[in-house]
Amino acid sequence: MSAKFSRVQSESSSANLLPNHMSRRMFMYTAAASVGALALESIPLPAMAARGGGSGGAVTRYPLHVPPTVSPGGFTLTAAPATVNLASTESPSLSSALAYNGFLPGPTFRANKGDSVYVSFANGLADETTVHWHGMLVATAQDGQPQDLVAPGGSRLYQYPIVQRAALNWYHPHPHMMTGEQVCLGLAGAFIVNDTIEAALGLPALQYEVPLIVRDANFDKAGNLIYNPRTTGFDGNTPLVNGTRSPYLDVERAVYRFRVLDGANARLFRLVLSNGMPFTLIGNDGGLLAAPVNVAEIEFSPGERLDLLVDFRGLSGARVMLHDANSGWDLLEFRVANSAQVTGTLPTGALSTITPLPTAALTRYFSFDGMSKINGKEYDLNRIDFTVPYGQTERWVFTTSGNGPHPVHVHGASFQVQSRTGGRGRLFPWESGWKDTVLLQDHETIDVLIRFDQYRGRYLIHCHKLEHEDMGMMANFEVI
Ligand SMILES: [Cu+2]
Repeated sequence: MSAKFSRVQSESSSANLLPNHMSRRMFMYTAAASVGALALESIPLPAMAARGGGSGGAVTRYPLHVPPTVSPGGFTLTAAPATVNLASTESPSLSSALAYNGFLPGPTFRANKGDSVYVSFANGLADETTVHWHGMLVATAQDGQPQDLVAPGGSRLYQYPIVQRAALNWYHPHPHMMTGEQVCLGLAGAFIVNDTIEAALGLPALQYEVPLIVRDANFDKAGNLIYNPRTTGFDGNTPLVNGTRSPYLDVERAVYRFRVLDGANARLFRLVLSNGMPFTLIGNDGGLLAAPVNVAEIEFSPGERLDLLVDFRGLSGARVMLHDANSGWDLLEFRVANSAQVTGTLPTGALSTITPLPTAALTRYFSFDGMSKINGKEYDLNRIDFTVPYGQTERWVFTTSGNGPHPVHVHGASFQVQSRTGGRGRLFPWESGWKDTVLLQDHETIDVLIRFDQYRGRYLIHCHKLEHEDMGMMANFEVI
């Protein structure tokens, strides 16, 4: 089995500078067959010489890319093959990629609660795609689900009102069995929603608010991004932050707000600062927490977001590394100026009101089985697995028979995490408030409260390890 799978992998990696139906279909078929045939073990990685970000002074660093910020209220978004520069103008590192409007990551949408999204989308890819607005509360027809494919050369309008609180959300493709490939080759972007409650806090803004999309990547010998998936999840040997290799960011002596997304296909990151300073955590997937909390280390999984303040005011001239304690990678170097301190403070009081959901009317159980099933079933585009009454609070319980981590993501509503038993056995500060993705590890049971009170219609629950999702660890349900 592993020989067969390896062969498919190498075919895939030599063939897929651009999407390739054959390599993908072969991967899917073989992966599914493997899952059925064997105890579900991780297939060991080949030895990787490169350590990506490196850890010494010899690494050449490039200025962090920050994608352009655009309004979604009348914007044309195009997904197409592009050549992107993952380093600097002076010292380019060019890669073929799939990009939104030529950018990797795509443009950052920013809008206020109450605004309308009116995005005209054009598919310049060789494959079908969709645009899913991860974390945004939208009607089924606007959710970019696998049923609503945009054909190659085709286009459509995504149109919806922004009805939710301030948060960092994001957009990415969601076509069944092709999400992993399209995201890995570059298709993802941030979507920041602001509101008046957040604005009243006077949090760092403009150049002091920086989105950070953190992911891993693999390259061929020519330096082009490749997608060489494994059943255990795509495993890249090089970190990218905002599509930048070995980035640095010049910062003033100020408080900065970092809007962080784990945009990897499968990798968990454990963020720490090299000087031991804590992050001030103020928000997550669903926006601001009730109150800030200082944390020295944060582990998060694909699809999860973090809203972090970092105080550089007392660090004149210092260099501070954002480090991933899981891989040992240096993700981003902050170079603090010697200039005068900028006014600004860390918030200490209440940030927002999180109203607890009421007692659940019923409990549903979801077992994330193998690498491709929920409750023993693989995803079927045409099957609705259960219905949920509109406006009813429910208790959803996530368990797994193994092969974690499984980042569990739900469309159509945010949830409130109640408990984690087994495994890590506790909840973490970044799991309070509102979430739409929660990390389920082996031996864990996670309990959440959820209520669909925005739209009726068909939505999805799935593993956000994109290879698990593509293999079928996903289910349709309908809010009625
Ligand atoms: Cu999974």
